[in-house]
Parts: sequence; C-alpha cells; structure tokens
Amino acid sequence: MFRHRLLHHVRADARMVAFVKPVRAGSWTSGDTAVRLTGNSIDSMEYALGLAKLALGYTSPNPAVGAVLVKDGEIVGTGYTQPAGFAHAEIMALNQAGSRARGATLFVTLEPCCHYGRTPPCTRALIEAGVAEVHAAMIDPNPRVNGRGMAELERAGIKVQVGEYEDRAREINEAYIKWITTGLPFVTAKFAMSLDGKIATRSADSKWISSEEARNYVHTLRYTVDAVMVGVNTVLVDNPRLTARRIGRGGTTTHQPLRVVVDSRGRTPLSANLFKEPGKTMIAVAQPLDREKADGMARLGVEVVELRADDGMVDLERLLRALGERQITSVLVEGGSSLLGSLFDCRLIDKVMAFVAPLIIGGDGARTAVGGNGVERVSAAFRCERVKVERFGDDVLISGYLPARSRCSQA
Ligand code: AOF
Ligand code: ZN
Repeated sequence: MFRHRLLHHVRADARMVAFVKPVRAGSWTSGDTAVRLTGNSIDSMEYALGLAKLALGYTSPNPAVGAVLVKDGEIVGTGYTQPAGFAHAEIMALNQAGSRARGATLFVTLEPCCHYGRTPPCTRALIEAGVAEVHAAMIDPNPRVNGRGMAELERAGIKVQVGEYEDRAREINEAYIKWITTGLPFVTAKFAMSLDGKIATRSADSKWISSEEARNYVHTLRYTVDAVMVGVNTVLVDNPRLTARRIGRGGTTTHQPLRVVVDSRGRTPLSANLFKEPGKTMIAVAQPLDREKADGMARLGVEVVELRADDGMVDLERLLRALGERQITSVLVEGGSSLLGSLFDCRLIDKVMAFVAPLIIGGDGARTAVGGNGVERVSAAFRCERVKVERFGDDVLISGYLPARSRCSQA
C-alpha cells in the first residue's frame, strides 16, 4: 500500500522524472515495486539524493534537498524541497509520516535549517515530531545555519550524524554552495566542438556540430540553471532562442532561465529571436544605448545593465556579482569564443562541459571554443579536476571543475 503511494509520489513530477537519471541503476524500477530499499542508511541516503535531484531546477535560490524518514526499516515519509517560499524537504516528509515520525530516523541531503527564512525552521518541526535520529549528508554552508541546525537537534536529545555521501550531496547543490558563500553564481562553460576543436566552420556555420542527444541534454541543463549567458556575436551569428525546450510534459516547460547577453557596444538587434521567447532577458553593456534602442529594450521588458571595465568592455566579475544580487545562483555560458575566452582569462569559470563530436572541420579561420588571451605556457593552462566522461549518441561529454583561484588577476 505504502509502496504504491511512494511510486505515485515519484511519478507526480513526471516533468523531472523524464530526464533525471536514478542515482544508481536499479534504485527504482517500474511496476509494483517503486523503490528497492532495505532500510539501511546507505540506501536511504541514496534515495534521499535521488529525491533532491527531482527538486533541482525549481527551488533556486533555495538548495534542492531530499528527505527520507525511516521507522523500523520501513519508509514512513519522503519529500523534496518545494519552490522557494514553500515547504522544505523535511516538512514534506514529516507531513507524509504524520504520527509515524515519532521515533523515526531522518535521512536528509542537507543539514536541517534552524532559522526563520521564507519558512519556519525545520529543526523545530523535527523536534516537535519526536524524530529520534537525523543523518545529514552535509552541513548547510548558509552562514545562518552552518552547523547550528545539527547542534540544536543534538541539544534536544536527537542522535545526529553528518557526511554519508557528502560528495554527491555537494555536487547536487554546487551552485547553491558557491552562491551562498561568495554571493557569486556558479559559472559553467558549455561548448560543443569538433574533434579538431572548432565550434563553427570558417564561414561561421555551426548547425549542427553536436548530436541530437547532446542537444537535448543541453535543454535539460538550461532547465536546471538560473541563467544562460552568451556574447553578442553568438546572437548576431546564430540568433539563438536560449530557452529550455524538449523537456517536461509534451516537451514544454513554463520555467525558463534568465537570458543574459554580454554586449559591450549594444549591438543586439531588437528583432533578435531571444526577445520573442517566454522568460526574461538582460543585456549587459559597457556604454549607454542610443535612445531608440533603449526605448525598444524597455518596451520589450529587457533589463539593461551598464558595467564598464577599464578596457571599455563589460566588467564580467561585476556582472556576475549583479546576477548574484538578483539571486541568480548558476549561469550556463553557451559561448561564443570571445566571451568564454574573457571569462577564462578572468578565472571566472567553475565548471567546464565540453561536448566533442566526431567531426573534423578544419580551416585556419574557423573559430575554436575558447578565445581571449589564453595562457602563455602549457604549464599555466586551466586543468580540470574531478573529470567525468559521458556519451550522448556518438558525442562525448567531458566535464570537470576548475580549482578556485584568485579572480581576474590578469584582466
Ligand atoms: C532545509 N531543507 O529542503 C532546504 C533548506 O527561506 P527559506 O525558509 O526557504 O530558507 C532558505 C534556506 O534554508 C536556504 O538558504 C538554506 O539555508 C536552507 N534550505 N533547508 O532544512 C530544505 N532547501
Ligand atoms: Zn528547513
């Protein structure tokens, strides 16, 4: 009976289930048995991580958290974070468990909050419900929580444990972690290139270098980030829409990331495709727009921000800070070559996602993925850590993280 309800719960958000991979193959299956769990802590935390992934993409700026309440080896409640301003994961699980929460063990992917934010503290609710034990995969880096949640639970006589699957929990909320601790969004450089490193031919044709599978996945990525960013050249040459499509029920979603165009001289035409799409657009310029363009942008509801750096271009670090202030926790940079080059030169990239397609384009004049100044010596190159390789059709996605270094030292 309960399992049935659980299956329902997981299926309730078909929009997400369609593209969220289970944490481990076989962790949940179709048919009568929704979830295979033995009630031990590893399986329960793994299940909680899967639930957290279901919330990714619509909780921002709140982290995506999953929670599982287990009593006598049986799951009595599950939940994941609802959109910002609505219930946290623990509250969802407690509501489902009702009186069965008394004496239960909670497995949660982030330390329960102990402060009044948009919602009341989860610690209070857990104590009042009589939960006996709390396992959190990681401490909440929010300075308002940061260990105080676990301490409060412990003071109330609850057994606490931190750290099961911490790396995986941190990966799910990597954007939130950076934003809440620095005020800057987590920046991912995404590009699709041929085997010889080109992102277009010498005549700027780029449709399509990557496989359909890879391009579909990009829509999923767009869905999970708060903003998508491109340079004005990409708008002028490719005229992209920059929306998350091909996902959700019937392949549509109303949830769209903010579109940001970096456009130092204000060359984005008012007729650009990205203005015709649902969702908001921001243009970052380094000099005031002429009157007509400014009025046109205002009519289109576009936010124009002027952030001039010493070199007369848009100050990218200030732009990221301005986005962070608008509660943008993650930015997916989709090119082109000069914007990515400037971001790498300023050391503002946190993660790289490079799709490599088995094509050779050739041509001295054909653009490569990352322009800018680049480094002088190979020993100074940006080397990714925690590298992962995945396949999308015949394409390969190589992703990895860049270690945090002092920012913009060479800009
Ligand atoms: C939890 N469980 O599922 C999440 C937490 O404004 P509020 O009330 O929604 O609080 C936001 C903060 O709560 C957020 O910055 C983070 O510290 C924590 N998120 N905490 O106990 C959850 N999403
Ligand atoms: Zn909470």
